Amino acid sequence: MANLETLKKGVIEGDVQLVMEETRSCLDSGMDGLAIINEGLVAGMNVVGPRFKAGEMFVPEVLMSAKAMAAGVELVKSVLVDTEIPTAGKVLIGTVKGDLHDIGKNLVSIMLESSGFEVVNMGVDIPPEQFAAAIREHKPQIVGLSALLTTTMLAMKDTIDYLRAEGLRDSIKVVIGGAPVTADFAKEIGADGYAPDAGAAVELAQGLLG
Ligand code: B12
Repeated sequence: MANLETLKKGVIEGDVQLVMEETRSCLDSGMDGLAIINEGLVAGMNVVGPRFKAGEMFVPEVLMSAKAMAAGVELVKSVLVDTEIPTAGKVLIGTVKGDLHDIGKNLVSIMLESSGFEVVNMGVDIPPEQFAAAIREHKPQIVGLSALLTTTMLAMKDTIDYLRAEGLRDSIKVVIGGAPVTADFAKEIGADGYAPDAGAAVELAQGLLG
């Protein structure tokens, strides 16, 4: 018997196999695809986020949960060919030039995706010119910059300055994050916001577009 609670549990436990089986049986029983995503898969991730924030779950477990959720979403998407999945907004995110850390940025991407945002994840070591080109191509509402090194924090300022010089700054909201970053630093370099973790990043993005 297909069950959204089992699906949710599978995501919380990071059980890819269980999530795939349960998603399939939910689909086979004729359940609505968006309900499977929102009330099963995303509902599970909504438990994982706060547990991670509270220190009750750790990065490898969160990544397994995210992987399980993504596997389920892929299955649902494959049958939702004609249904528009509503999007909360488009976010372009990348780790700035010189910085190779991406675990936190990827968690932010996953949490945004599971909250209905369309996310273009550019990867690591992204120079300002590449951010500018991607903004022109993808036309996001929000651009997220990540940095984990005190040295590469400065590349966040360079990126914002470059976007301003290119006339792109006013068409987007810039949010920043990463362990050494603070709200004061965000203000100092002219960003629109800062979030200390992935859950807060979702709230920030929702607030900026709301
Ligand atoms: C894993 C790691 C690495 C891995 C990275 C692997 C990968 N794929 O990311 C590797 C081994 C490659 C690495 C390399 C280096 N690292 Co390193 N690394 C770490 C470590 C241990 C964990 C980082 C992490 O993933 N944390 C877990 C995630 C979930 O947390 P997070 O990144 O902070 O992200 C959260 C928030 O910050 C926020 N967030 C993050 N990004 C964004 C973006 C936006 C838009 C928003 C809103 C929010 C947001 O949300 C996230 C989720 O909750 C940290 C130590 C630490 N405790 O931070 C050192 C650390 C960051 N590294 C450090 C250093 C020095 C280096 C190296 C220079 C080491 C060397 N000598 O080679 C190189 C630099 C390479 C480079 N050019 O980038 C130092 C930085 C010191 C400093 N103040 O500058 C640290 C602090 C370790 C230390 N105590 O010395 N590192």
